Amino acid sequence: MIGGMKMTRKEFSKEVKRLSAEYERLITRRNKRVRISNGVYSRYKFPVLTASHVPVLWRYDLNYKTNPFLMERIGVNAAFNPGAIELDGKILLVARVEGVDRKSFFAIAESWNGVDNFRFWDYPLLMPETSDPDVNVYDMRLVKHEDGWIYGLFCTERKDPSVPRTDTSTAIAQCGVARTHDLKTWERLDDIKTRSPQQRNVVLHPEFVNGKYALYTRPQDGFISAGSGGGIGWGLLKSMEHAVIDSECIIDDRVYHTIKEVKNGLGPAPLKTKKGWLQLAHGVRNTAAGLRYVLFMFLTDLSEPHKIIARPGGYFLAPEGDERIGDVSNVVFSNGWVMKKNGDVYIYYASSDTRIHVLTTQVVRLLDYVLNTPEDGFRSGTSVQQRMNLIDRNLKVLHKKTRS
Ligand code: M1P
Repeated sequence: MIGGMKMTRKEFSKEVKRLSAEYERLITRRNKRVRISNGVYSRYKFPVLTASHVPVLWRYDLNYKTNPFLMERIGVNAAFNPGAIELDGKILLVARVEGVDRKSFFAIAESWNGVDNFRFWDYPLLMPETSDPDVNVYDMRLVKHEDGWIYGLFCTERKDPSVPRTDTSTAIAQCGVARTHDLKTWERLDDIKTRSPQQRNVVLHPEFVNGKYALYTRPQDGFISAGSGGGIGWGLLKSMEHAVIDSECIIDDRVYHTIKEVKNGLGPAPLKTKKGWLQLAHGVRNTAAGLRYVLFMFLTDLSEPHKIIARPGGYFLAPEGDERIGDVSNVVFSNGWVMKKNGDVYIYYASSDTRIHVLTTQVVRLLDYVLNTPEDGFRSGTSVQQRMNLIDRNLKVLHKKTRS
């Protein structure tokens, strides 16, 4: 029970030591692969980053004189939706850290093995602003582009200046751009200009396409609702310094009675494989309990990355167990993954806008998944037919086995 009495200096130092030890225990805890896998990927027992992984120094005032009750002065609400990159042999996550004041900011955490022991750098990332300061920044996609820069594309949100003063929630989301070589020094560039009133989930393709930069976009009419927009878009542009997309085409639309009925958006930048560009995205549908976010995959053509050449039906990942609960429940969202030289893939995803998890898999498995999983047939009848075909094939296999 918390009493009204101040701690003595001695008690205060003891309590600081306890806090720091607890923190060290958490961030050095070994993660465990969950034994049951669906053959596509493995989940892990513990999240890799949570609000509690944010350093004690960032949250508590550790001075006895100014904080005699050792209060968590500026708490952290969540750590989610990270961009990811492999740099100098380590995996780096640019997490969206959200303070108790609801402002998100970026903070980099690194780990040698990508599944545990993530440790935040000394300070969060102070993103340079444009002449129109961001109110909120989040969901960075990190891309090592063939032009030599590492780009961070993120959502920048500002209050809509066209609404009456009394409307305190209508916002405009656009794509902010910054670039770096080391994730330490960042150069902020102009926000991307498109014809759409709102943009979120904008992703830079890692290579030039016909000598131009290529972006996956997600045009939409309203801050939350897609309106007449929505779908994953595609546009080419000459420069990232003053990025303007004159025309966007939709390469992956929303579809009635699917996992992406309400909206969809690309996740991280695609991974280049021999068979095509592996793409990870989120799909959203509405339910009586609110929006449900799941992840899905598809494959696009190597030389024309906007052309979809394989699209497995249904979701790739949906929230499970504790993942279903959080600030925005029933959500999984991913904007970061890493493919190692040996083909191992680490997929970082957040659950319910609260915490970050990892999935591990291999590129061969992901290719098998996208190339050999049947497409959505858009009707119950076609779904039943798919299952009956599978059962027939399985019965033949089993029958052969019992005969031999
Ligand atoms: O709350 C779920 C997600 O909602 C938004 O994604 P989208 O624009 O696709 O609806 C984003 O704010 C994202 O950060 C958040 O996780």
